[in-house]
Amino acid sequence: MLSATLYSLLAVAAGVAAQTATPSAQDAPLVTNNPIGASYVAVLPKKDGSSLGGSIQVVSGPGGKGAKFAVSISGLPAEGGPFMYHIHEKPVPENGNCTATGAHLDPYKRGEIPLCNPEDKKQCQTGDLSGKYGNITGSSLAVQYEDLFTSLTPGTPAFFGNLSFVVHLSNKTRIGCANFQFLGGGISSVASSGYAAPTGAHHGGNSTISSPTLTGTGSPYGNGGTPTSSSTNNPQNSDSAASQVILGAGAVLAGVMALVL
Ligand SMILES: [Cu+2]
Repeated sequence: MLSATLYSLLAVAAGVAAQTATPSAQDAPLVTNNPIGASYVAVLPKKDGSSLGGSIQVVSGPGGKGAKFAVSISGLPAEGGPFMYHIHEKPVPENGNCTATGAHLDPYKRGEIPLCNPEDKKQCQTGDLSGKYGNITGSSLAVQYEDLFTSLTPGTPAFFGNLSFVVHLSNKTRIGCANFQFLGGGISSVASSGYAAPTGAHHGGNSTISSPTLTGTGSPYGNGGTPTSSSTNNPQNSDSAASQVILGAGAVLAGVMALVL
């Protein structure tokens, strides 16, 4: 009796010891309960002297399994690639300093080494999007994919809706960063009066999108799976720049609508 009790105590102790002896390299669990319709977007701010622009839009995956990403990045420099982009563990502060975003979102502590193997994504850092889905080899990228390991439920380890993404040169220099913003989701609501919903079958209907931050003229486009990027090679006066910002916001919303609908 006594020995059996001791044995079980030892077994428990051994189990605890085994867990703490290997604190790293925990596989990322599948995320299966993301709130239906939850959507987020992060838009790279335009900076003087840089043509870099783009956004990452995210909505809950089918049935809440994982998340659907629509990544659109353009205006990358002619040299310094292939470029990487990741979800980072901290938001961008108000001064826009990308360094302040810290390291990659890595709630399961697998670290950067060995490099992410895209054939085995659960062993990659959760935030290592380009590791899992490919670096950017040209001057732009427009791609969609479903990631099964990112969470849209606040408070969970793999949640990133209050975090940021960062674009890097191949030498890891940070050339752009943006915070994710909550667009809406989970709760059916009439489209807010802040922007016009795309005309069509869903006009005035039960869109799950509301936009607390991206107000404006709404999208002139019928749909927008890939947001148009504004041309940045030509000098712009402030009026055209402003209108392009508005158009960009509309395109982002249209893209999100396309993802959700
Ligand atoms: Cu990064």
